Amino acid sequence: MILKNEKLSDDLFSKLRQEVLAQWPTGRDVDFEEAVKSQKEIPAAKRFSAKLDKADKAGRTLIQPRAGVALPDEHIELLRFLETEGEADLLPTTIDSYTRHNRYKEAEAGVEESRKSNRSLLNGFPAVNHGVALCRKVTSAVKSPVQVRHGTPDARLLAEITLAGGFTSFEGGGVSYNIPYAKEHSLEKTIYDWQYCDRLTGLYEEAGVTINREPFGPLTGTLVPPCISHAVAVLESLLAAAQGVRHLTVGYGQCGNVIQDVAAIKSLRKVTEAYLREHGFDEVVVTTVLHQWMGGFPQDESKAFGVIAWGASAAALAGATKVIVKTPHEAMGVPTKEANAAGLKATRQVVSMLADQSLLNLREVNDEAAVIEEETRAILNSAKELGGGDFALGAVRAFAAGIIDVPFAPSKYNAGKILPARDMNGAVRLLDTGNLPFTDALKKFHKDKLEERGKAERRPVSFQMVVDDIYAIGKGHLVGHPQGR
Ligand code: 8ZB
Repeated sequence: MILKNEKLSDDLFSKLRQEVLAQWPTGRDVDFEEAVKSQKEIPAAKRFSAKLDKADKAGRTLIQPRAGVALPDEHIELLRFLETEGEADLLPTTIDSYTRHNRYKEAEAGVEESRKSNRSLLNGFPAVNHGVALCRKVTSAVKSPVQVRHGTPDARLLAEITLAGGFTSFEGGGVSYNIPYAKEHSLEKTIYDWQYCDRLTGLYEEAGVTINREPFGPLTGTLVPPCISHAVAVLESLLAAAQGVRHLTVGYGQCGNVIQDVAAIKSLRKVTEAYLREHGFDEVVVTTVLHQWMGGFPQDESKAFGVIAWGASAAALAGATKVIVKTPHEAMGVPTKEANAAGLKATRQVVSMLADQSLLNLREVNDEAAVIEEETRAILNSAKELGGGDFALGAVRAFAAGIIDVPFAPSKYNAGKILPARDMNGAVRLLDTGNLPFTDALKKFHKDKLEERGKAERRPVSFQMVVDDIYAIGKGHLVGHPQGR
């Protein structure tokens, strides 16, 4: 395999497709021509891309939960509850962990046990095991567009079955579903496998069916500086566009300082569009998503609502096209449908109240956005150079060199050299920039911000700050000041 950021040839794709569809018996039910016909019967109101475009034009922020259970009828009941009781605009289908690891036999056993015991024994919906017809039963049983959300390094069969099954959006990417999720998967292989998913999406596009694609923005969800998640989002956008993807939603996990969060969403859209245009992809549509706080949550449900509401505020004030919503059960695990709807309703209230307010043109936001943009461009340009002008190869080499470095990632293909911590205002900065290709001025910017905190806390800038920051939200603070606040 020679990795290149070039459209997979028809021959190669058909050869790979035969292997992919043979991975599990339900692959046999995928008939592309018939799937296109079926996708074309889905009305615009139920297409992910169309609903995002409409919201984007109107300057509204849509709300979307995470949800998935083992059995189709129960899953339908759950999704219906979330769109009626929870007022969700967009629906998910969260895939179970066995499927994410291509362990379809174990998923099958989970389905059988769930049937016997009358409750979901899987932490999501095993779409591959259920197959095309049951996926269609799910996607046609609800009024809203439905997206596949997962965390799968090799999602090729999952993409084949769910896109044939009427889902109109597919989350993930070769970097964002590898580095934060896996230890041993080579980046070269996962990028290659995701080129397949994007090529498949591109084939639907060529046949007149728009499928939204969403790189997973938050990565490890723990003190990820915006420039890192932006660099990954732009890389995956460029890789997707090269395979024919035309509708993208780039994401970012809330950090907690509202200036940084608004600046992050603003710069994310700007940098993604700029790189797509600079590389000849004029027609690719870009929307944004903010993920409510992805780190540790308070156990107390009322306190959790506070965290949820702050995420809803950041999304609305930043004009994100959609927000992914947490639940008051976050600290406990998979939420009940009632808790899920409660998180949605709290979010709905805040997002609608703030619909007429924006912080996008604040001077501080513009200053912060300029820093994020400069950092992101530095990383992307180094990656491109390392790849000899090729972003696929560049991505692999940039990770190997620590030019892109995701904090707290389990993957052995990630350098793990950078160390993030919060500054005095709670913005995420770097106390060690590792091998990031930053100018001296950028390095000094980070250093100064953290020294200011060290002075105020009367302690040296050190790893202890990182530890204190990781546990802060659970204890009711954003910044892990030693004396609390
Ligand atoms: C990376 C995403 C993690 C988030 C939630 C977790 C966490 C996972 C399900 C789910 C509702 C599910 N999550 N699986 N939420 N239903 N089956 O994804 O709680 O917030």
